[in-house]
Amino acid sequence: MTHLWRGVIREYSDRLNVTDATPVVTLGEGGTPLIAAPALSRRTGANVFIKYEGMNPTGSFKDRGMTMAISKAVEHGAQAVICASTGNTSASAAAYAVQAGVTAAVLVPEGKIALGKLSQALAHNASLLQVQGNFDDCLDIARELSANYPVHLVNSVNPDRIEGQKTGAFEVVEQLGKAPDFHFIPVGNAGNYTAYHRGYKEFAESGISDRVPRMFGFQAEGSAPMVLGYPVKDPETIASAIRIGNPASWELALSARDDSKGYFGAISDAKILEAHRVLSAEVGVFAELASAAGVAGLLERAAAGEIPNGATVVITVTGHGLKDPQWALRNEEGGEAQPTVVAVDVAEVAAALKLVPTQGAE
Ligand code: AN7
Repeated sequence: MTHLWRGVIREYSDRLNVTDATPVVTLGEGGTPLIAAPALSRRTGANVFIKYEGMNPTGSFKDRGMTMAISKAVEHGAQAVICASTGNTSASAAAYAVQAGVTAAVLVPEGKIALGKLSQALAHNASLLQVQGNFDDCLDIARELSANYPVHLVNSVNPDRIEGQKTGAFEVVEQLGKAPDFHFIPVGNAGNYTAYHRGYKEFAESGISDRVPRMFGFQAEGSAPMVLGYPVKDPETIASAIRIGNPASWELALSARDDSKGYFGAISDAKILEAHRVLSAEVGVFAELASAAGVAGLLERAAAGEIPNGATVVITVTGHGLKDPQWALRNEEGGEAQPTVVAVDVAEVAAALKLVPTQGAE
């Protein structure tokens, strides 16, 4: 072992707005695997890798930004933080607040966040309120509270969040030994899209890599303001993490797209489910639904002939499948997958597995 991972602030302190006076609040985030995806390479003709952000301490990429946001909040003397969330931000904020010894309040859309994420926020003792509205309503309230009450906002409108998240791009370049030609990523508030572009840009400007990848971001069809060009009042999608109608980082993301010759696309819920199955059953990566949007985007763009043969492609898979495991229990027809029940009997188990005895066995 030549190097023990110390979390993204300590690993990249020279590229983040921290000093010796910054209290580093970390759960050891970052250092996530970059996984070759031969099944996706075969399907697309590109050379495809997955940046598996489900491997972060709370199971999503949010931890990269949260270590920065909570550390800076504590540096500024905050004793309470607040966020609006479709789930993952709340889980991450709650966990890092515990580590920092500050309180966390989280606002989530009623009935619209995955059970795993709700469980995390509650387990970490957050004051969680279900708001009778959508994510965009929650963010409006969180912003107003932070302006008028002693609570520090840790949504991605807080610039420390995007700064922390740009470390995902640094790691990709170090793991690949170069910047990819394309980077595919799901888009909700467009914070992560913006952050990866910034990370790639900084490494290119420092001469560490020779290019900024084309940034391809994907929203769910029923929640696709970046594609439509205007906010969506009542966003809908089964991918609850990206059920967002008015992205907080809209303008920054448009600049990132223009700078990188990028693209925003919309993916139907059916295609998101299909990509989720491909990821699980062909790549071996278990993701939450929203995280499959980038994979669905690659399959769609490749089918449209937009991805040159042999291009290097990285897809950020943003959150772990265990956040929201119910989707794996649905079979291709939409029914419930029911594992077969067997008796404690070798012959019956063998028959159920369609095994035939090896030569010489009795
Ligand atoms: C798994 O937790 O907005 O475009 O409040 O949880 O940077 O917003 C989550 C977003 C993609 C979109 N994948 O990222 C929240 C929240 C997963 C996510 C996104 C989210 P952004």
